[in-house]
Amino acid sequence: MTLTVNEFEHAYKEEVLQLFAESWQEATVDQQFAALASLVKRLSATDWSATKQATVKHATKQVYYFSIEFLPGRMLATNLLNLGILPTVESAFKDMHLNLKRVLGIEVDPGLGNGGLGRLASSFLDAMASIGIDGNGNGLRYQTGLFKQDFLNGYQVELPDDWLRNGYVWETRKIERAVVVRFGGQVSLMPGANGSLAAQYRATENVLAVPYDIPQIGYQNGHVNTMRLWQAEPPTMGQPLTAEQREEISAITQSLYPDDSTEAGRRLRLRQEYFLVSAGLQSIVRHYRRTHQDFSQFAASVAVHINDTHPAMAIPELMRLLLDEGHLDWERAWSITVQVMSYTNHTLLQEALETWSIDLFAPLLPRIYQIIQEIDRRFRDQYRAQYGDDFVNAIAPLGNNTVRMAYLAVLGSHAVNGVAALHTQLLEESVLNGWYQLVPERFSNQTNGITLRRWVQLANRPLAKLLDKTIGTHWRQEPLAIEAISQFGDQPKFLAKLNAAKLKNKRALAAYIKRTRGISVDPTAIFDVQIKRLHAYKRQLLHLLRIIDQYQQLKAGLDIGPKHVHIFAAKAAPGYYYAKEIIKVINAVADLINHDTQVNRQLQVVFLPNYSVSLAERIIAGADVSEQISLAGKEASGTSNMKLMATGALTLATMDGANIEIYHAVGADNIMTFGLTSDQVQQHQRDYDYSARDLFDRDARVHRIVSALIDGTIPGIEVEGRDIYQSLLQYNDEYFVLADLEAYLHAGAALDAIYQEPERWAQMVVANLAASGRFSSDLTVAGYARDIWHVTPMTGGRPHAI
Ligand code: NBG
Repeated sequence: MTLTVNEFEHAYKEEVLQLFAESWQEATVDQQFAALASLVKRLSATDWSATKQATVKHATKQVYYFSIEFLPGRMLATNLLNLGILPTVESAFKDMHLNLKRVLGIEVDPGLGNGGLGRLASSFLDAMASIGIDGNGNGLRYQTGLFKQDFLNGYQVELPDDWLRNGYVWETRKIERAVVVRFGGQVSLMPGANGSLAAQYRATENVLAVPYDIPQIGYQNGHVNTMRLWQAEPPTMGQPLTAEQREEISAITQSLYPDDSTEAGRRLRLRQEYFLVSAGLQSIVRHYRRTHQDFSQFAASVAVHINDTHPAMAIPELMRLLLDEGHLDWERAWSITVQVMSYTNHTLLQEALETWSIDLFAPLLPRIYQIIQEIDRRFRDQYRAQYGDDFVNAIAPLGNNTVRMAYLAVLGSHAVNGVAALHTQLLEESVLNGWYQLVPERFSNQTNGITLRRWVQLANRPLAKLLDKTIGTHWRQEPLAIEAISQFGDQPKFLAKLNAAKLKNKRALAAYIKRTRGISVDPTAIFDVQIKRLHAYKRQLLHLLRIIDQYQQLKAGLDIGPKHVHIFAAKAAPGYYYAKEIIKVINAVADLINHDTQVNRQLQVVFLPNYSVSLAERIIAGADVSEQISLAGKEASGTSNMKLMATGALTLATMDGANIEIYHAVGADNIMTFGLTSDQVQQHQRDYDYSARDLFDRDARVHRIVSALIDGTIPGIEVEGRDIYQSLLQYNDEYFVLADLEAYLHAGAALDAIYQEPERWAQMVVANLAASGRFSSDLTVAGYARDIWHVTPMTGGRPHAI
């Protein structure tokens, strides 16, 4: 979009006036934000409407990305960038003596997700728009997000994340597109009806699903897609409801991941999941029906992606719509459903593979349950003769009185994928092995990606500018073009500039740490960063043990190499007691070290609360070391690993998830890896030959480090220190922390030694930057488009040649 600085200024001032009846000079920062965002929405409206009309006119295939989580982060800067007016707005704000950075910084992060899964979903929406696919998000409009994290005496406290309090500027309520989602009640099969198995369903509860649409602006290509979020509301017609019934309805979109430790909590989650898929699919079918008489073109017109198992009920729900409302027979309906659906698995962890008890499921969703039973029965009939009862029972969707959502998702989809090469391989060999034997052609790998525009162009301006000056701006359009930077790996002048750009980012991060935590850190120290959800398998504990080791070395008068600042950010699930204990211990160690004048000039520890997309934007640009130290085989992919390597940090990693692909992309010399491989871990698990206690008894250093958890070295952690100590020694260290400790200490020290040679360090960074283009989610999504959704990215006017 072309817009002069003057035109923009005029439009902006007018917007402030219209919205607030204030002159632009009087507007508060909040008003400046609201006016600018509203103007951006206005500027994108024509393209948004045109994109929607074009999809109807050309009947292009629509992709719908169903996800229980999204993490869009702040949208204003991204939208300005994608519209192509960021430089214009920057100049105008300068002209008007207004502070754009401050304005951008007050936007709230939508509380619609909790981790990598949600961020990936949002990065895919950005990519779909940017490569010109008609790809829409389908999610829930939670009133409150996961929680706001703070620390009290080192403990995590969870405050409500009331992100919608002041409204959300990007959304538009679309009451005219509302649908009704039904729960409870009874089903009667319609007899005869040409074997269609259609049913009449009388529900006991009707819930109004009201969509809120948010534009997803493509990168400088005029393509604007829609993220549609559903809100549950009492219906406007029918019997009056009691206050309690109304509350039950609003609860459906009240909060993300309600506590599922109680029956009531589990029931609520199930209601959420069905609400998400039913509202989404009803609206898809209605949209399709506007231009089609029958369902013969449905599979050619629609792709529905099931992001993890939460939306797996999309399969029986589409069957219901095709059977009961479309009056198709079963075979036809099933064939369409399988062609439409595809499923991504995001974890091998047992606790995250959803199952629903039939006692809960059947009364709440009687028709869906009936359809799942029929899917199950037909599956058994089809394979029993060939494979025998045991095999079929083992992999059927209904097992042990539960519905197994991952199995349902594989059975009802034409494509199933994991999110990194190792993860897909492990899926095929273990969790979904039965299915892999049965339908190997459905499986593929699609390694995750990231929105490089957000992490490099927006969150790392000093680096972006340096890249522009060195290789031109082509990399901004074409992610792989960044490879050109590798030619500069031997130019000392450039390497010095690269280090200077990093230092600038570290200064900004240090200032943020000072402002928010009151801790002064030295920007010339090595900034060693671990940012991700807190989970035992991600092994923040391993990192902590290294810090304890460094502390002990310093106390003993030894040298630990360069000055070190360890930076953590991580939320622990509210019910995950062990993860919260780790947080407490990290904070206690931080307290001890930061206040000990004997060590704190060499070593500091900072735990930044409330990890979020916007906090990640601050931390990542300022990182030197990227800690990716999960137990091999446990991290499906990881995406912070990609963000950090793409913005100039070096990776200290186990061979897990996408770390392996980073390793191959940058070459063994430009990454520091250590520890057990996934095969070795499995071998130990099979042979039962790992003894953490032996290691502890045998190795004096390990003994010394681990003992610090219980010997009073760290004040204030009597309970937590003991629990963690016991998890290692009494419960034999389920995540092989001690098994990898020695190797980790060595690898960390080796990386520290390189840090003492700034030029060599910068050379390694260059190799990482040069290889980062392949982790663009534009490319990942192009892979999904080609292999799974069978849609063609638009080429005309599109920035990326894919
Ligand atoms: C997470 C994995 C990460 C992966 C993201 C995105 C879930 C269930 N899984 O390794 O743990 O990067 O998904 O694929 O959140």
